[in-house]
Amino acid sequence: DVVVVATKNKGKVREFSHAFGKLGITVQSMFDFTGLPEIVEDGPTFAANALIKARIVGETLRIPVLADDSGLCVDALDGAPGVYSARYAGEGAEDAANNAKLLKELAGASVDQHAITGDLPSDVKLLSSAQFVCALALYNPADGTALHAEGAVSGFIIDRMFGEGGFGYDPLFWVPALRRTMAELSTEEKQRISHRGEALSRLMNQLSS
Ligand code: ITT
Repeated sequence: DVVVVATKNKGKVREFSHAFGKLGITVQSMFDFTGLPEIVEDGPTFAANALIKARIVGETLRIPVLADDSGLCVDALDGAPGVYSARYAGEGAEDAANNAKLLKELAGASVDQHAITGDLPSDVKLLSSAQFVCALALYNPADGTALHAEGAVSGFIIDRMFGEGGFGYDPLFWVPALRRTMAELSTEEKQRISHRGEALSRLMNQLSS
């Protein structure tokens, strides 16, 4: 079995491949196809953007297609970067540039430091509470309908990066329950607690009912 995910994000491909691999399902991404139309993600919400991506690719390939639109919502920044997470430091920005921009925007910010217990050096500061959000859309070109599911995870943005795993803002996102950053988790651990893991299990529940 194969599922097509309308993404060019290698981190997302890794996580979906891990999740679907457990079910014996192979993931194909935009890297496996040529001649797909340009996608303009100009929706106001994660869900709208997920549908835009799934619909364009689903209509082109004429098969059901899954898409993920996700991002980081930082409380001290009134929810930014939100739907602009991928291009926070500019169109086509690298993860490193987006992370640097986030730390710059949060300069001087701080929250109650009580949550830090354990695994980080004692001088690491919590800058703001934050949530990762993931919206999934599974579009079916046969009837033009889509299934939607969302997931979120709460944590704190810290003042320096830890961990080599994950992608995007993971090295700056500290998960209180695990006392590690998202980038310090294995793919399996991240899937168990992440916005993407939650959205995917909610989508699976809809598919099975
Ligand atoms: P596609 O649209 O091709 O799927 P993208 O990277 O442009 O890839 P989005 O528009 O959904 O994807 O932007 C999501 C951004 O939010 C992503 O580039 C990361 O910076 C951030 N992000 C989303 N999920 C994340 C996660 O699990 N860990 C860290 N950062 C994440």
